[in-house]
Amino acid sequence: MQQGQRLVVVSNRVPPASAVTPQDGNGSAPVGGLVSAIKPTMEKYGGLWLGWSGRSTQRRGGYEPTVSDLGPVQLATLDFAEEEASMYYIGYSNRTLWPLLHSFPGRVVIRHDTYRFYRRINRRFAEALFSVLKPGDQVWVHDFHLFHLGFELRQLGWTGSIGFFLHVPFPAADIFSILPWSKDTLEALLHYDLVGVHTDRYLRNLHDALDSELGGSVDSSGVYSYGALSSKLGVYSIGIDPSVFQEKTMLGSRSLTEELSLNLNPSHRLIIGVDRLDYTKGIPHRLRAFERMLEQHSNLRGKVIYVQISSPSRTRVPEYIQEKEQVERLVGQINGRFSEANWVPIRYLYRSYPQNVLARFYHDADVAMVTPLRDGMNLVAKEFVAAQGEENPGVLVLSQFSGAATSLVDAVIVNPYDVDGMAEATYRALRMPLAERLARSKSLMKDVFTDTAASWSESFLDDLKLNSRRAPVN
Ligand code: GDG
Repeated sequence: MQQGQRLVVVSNRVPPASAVTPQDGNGSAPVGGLVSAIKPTMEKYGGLWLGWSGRSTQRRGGYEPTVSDLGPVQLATLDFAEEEASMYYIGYSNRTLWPLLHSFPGRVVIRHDTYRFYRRINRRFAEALFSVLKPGDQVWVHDFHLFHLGFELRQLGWTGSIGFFLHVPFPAADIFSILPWSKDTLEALLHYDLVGVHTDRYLRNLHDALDSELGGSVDSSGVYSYGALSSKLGVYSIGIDPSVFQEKTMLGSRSLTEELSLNLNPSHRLIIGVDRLDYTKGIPHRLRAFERMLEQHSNLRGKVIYVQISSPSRTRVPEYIQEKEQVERLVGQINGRFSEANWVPIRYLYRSYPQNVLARFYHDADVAMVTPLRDGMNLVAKEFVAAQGEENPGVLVLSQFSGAATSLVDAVIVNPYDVDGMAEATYRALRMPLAERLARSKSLMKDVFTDTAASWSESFLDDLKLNSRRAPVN
């Protein structure tokens, strides 16, 4: 960032004011990777953060955002009418784009009315943003809810820099082309000066989609041109602030065994899973793998406990209601099948915890199963690694379909669709000798300290500065 330049971040949601001030960082922010990643950026640079308040009102809101001044950070929020929230957020964002971008074509709901609302809300965001922008501001837009915001902002006359980062995967071109508005969406992206994704593969997929749908060209510095539009496309691997998850920060928080009132002896093993309750996270496959492991290795019965923390997410979206029911049914079946008087194999917690408590839970677990069917990056994997001590580190079992697997190569990498394979890999993880655990943990820790939240935002914002004003002035 240049001296005196203000950072203006836009994302679908902003956390409540109480969760943004650094001294209250463990407050009740909406749980999810985007907020986890942007919060440290805002704390570092200060600036303005605009997003939906999460409230829906009876009537359509005005275009003026409500701004609260929190010292270095200003929070600007918009309210939406009930119908707008339902069509733009539940409808197009969560039932069309989310499954499409995660390569679940069978779940994609195509409706023209929800797309119209999505476009309208992107326009509303642009108008609200335009009303608070000052010359020289650096605008950074986050995620798929706002693909068209850059285009709309250009329509309003903004010629300053605008960057866009996609937190979820960009799928293979043939999947993306299922979207009837795929061409419009790709064109909209080219109004940003810089478009960032997490991995080389997502970048290749984006290039393929642009090639097949628009047919522009890319130069040696990664700038894609199509007619009068051009945009730099790049890879920026997101990370965490590892110091937040290190041992010293856990002092004082209750251990996992205390929290669950478990009476364990040294031969007991704990497996942990922490996810938003989302069908992309592969929780049912993971539960089946755990069940298979208990079937195959009866020596584990009575000795291993799998703790699944599922934070409530998108609770009004029908697919999420079904997923919750499926997970709860499976937990009940497996516990019903294997429990003994003094041992329940799965502890299922449908709730969220403050970050320092989660850090302690990661630290206390012997194995983390981070096994999404598809995930842009997955920060839980990195948080687990950072929380391991130097003496007796736990083992990360990680899906090959997470962006995190491209850098965390020393995790135990699994295919989450292969339940038998995942069961065996988890068994191996539980029995892994200390020397191997130490070697893997050391290498993983290095990765987590290399790609951090700070390095991610710094490299993105530096590139944005270098690539500004490519988009034409409308
Ligand atoms: C999206 C992309 C990408 C979870 N439970 C609690 C809690 N969490 C926090 C974790 C972590 C975050 O939520 C989840 O981040 P992930 O990256 O694992 O997943 P998504 O929410 O799907 O994030 C993802 C990310 O954006 C960033 O670009 O990696 O691929 O899907 O930080 O700690 N936090 C608290 N209590 C909980 O109970 N406080």
